[in-house]
Amino acid sequence: MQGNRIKNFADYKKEYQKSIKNPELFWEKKAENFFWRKKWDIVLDWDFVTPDVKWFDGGKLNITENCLDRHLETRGDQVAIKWIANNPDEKARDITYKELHLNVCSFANVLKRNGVKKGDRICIYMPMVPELAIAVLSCARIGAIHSVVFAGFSSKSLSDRINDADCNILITADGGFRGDKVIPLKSISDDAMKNAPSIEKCIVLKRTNTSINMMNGRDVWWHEELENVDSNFDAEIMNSEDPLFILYTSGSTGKPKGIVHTNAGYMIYTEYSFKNVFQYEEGDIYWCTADIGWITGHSYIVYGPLLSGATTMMFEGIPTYPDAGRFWKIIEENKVNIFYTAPTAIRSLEAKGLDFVTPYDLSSLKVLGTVGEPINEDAWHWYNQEIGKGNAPIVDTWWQTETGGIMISNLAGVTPAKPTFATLPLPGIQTCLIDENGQEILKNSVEGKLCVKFPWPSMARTIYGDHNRFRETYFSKFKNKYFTGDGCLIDEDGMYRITGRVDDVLVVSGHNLGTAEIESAIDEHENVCETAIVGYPHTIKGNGVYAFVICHHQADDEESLRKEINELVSKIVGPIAKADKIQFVSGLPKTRSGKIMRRILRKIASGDSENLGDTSTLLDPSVVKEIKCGVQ
Ligand code: 7RM
Repeated sequence: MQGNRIKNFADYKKEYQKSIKNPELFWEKKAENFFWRKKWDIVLDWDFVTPDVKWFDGGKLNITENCLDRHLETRGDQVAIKWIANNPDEKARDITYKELHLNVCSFANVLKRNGVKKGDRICIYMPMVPELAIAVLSCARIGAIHSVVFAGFSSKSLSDRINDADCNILITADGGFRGDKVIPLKSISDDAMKNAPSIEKCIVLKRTNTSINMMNGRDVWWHEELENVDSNFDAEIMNSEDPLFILYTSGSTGKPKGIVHTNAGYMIYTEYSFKNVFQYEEGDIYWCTADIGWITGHSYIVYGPLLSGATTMMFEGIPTYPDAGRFWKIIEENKVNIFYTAPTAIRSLEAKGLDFVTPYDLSSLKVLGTVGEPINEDAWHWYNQEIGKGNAPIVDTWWQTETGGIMISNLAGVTPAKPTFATLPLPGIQTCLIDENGQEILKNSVEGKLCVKFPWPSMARTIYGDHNRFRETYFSKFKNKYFTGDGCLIDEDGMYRITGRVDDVLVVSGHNLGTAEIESAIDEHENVCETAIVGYPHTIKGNGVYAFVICHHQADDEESLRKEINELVSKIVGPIAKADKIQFVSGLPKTRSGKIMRRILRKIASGDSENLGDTSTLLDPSVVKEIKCGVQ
């Protein structure tokens, strides 16, 4: 529909060159395939110092007219959202484009009835049910700014986020199903609202039938409100650069950052990247297992697929319920063609053994994807062989909440893949590596800090309410460049391999040590599976190096293994980087998207394990208990 996909490596190279030579012309061509109420005055206006970036300024549009209305004639009866319940016995729900359009218009009227106006901030704290997508799109339709908070966060995280954005409406549910648990979302919301006075109305979806309190005048039921509205809603006409949403991302320290994305650029880039990376073809069934509470869900469950007229699946549950075969069962039953998940899910399902995989027919799979963290070689091969049967190219997609869309990735089956490499930047994405002296590195086979030197349409525009922090965090480290915070290696063929966060730096005896560098040195040991390094206060060195190490099999002699590990570190990084303490653990504290929560490890390592802060997003809290007990 919107222009042609890139179909081979030569195409990619041509398209990339075009995008660099004249980025404005390149993106303008893409923009022409969307529905605009008024065309833009100027394609791009930018300054990376302030920083200030505007794409398609002066243009007027509504992103939901592009996600929904323009598909009604051509694919009104096609399934837009295919929803799978947590409980395998509960019926799946298919929602066509026509139905989704009607639901979104109706709920936009509910929002209006409850006082919502263009520009208001609306907090959404919901389980993975279709109404979550409907709530998101209804905000976009009325021109309100959605701020989705992942339904695994605590009441304190929720109230902090509501207060930061000064939201006047909270949309939640009585509860949410997750595996064999019921999460009491309304009662958590009640606690949050005690400390969030800006909330005037709370709209509650009935999902679990959990008994809850409804506060008169403030709380209303979603289904009752719907009875009072009709299903016509003229989309609010937005400027290209009006904010579309805020999404909080926790930095390594300090309070969460409310990353702000705007309408037009985000729309154009999520559609473009979705189609090209996954090589989406008309009729494909596409499934991304992320939660809509993360950027992956925003861009590649909701907006990218719907803009492309795809059928996007939404799964309420978890990979291991009722057993570790759930993903593969869902793929078989729904004949999924494109499957996108996180390396952490792949590793944990690999560990459960093939008995959970072999019963299922996975032959519908054409494309596999990963996102969220580096994928290790072993997991890559398992995914490739056992899930894709060697027939489904894997796209390793590197990007961030701040980038809005996929930045570095192979294009499925079209550009070369290389295990553990995100490979090459997408057209329009001008990445570069920076050395210790802040200079751009102009040759291959080197490692450096990953930056972007030219704007792309879906980049974040600011941190809500704190533009200074936006500038400081991303645009002040290197002049005229967006700094990603990640380290990266470019090999002899120009392929990119993300090595990890570089802001996790330790100063030991006055030397800067990158934790990623030490970790990968330790990982070279044949008995080491995964490592996390943190610093802890050390009277002589300022910081000591504390290593948490997962082994493949228990060491017969832990002391000699510690010695071997430190010999490796000395050899690869240097004696200064040797770990002062090495603790063997069976797991690391991770978020559901697979990111190591170093904050927690730092606390434990420095002997402050009573006060770990918010641990509500931890995938497996028992890991923390074990680590606390074994502290060195
Ligand atoms: C989409 C998302 C961003 C951080 C990023 C990296 C890490 C993400 C990959 C990856 C290696 C990948 N947004 N990361 N994808 N590292 N290979 N394919 O995850 O804002 O939550 O996180 O995640 O460190 O900076 S995020």
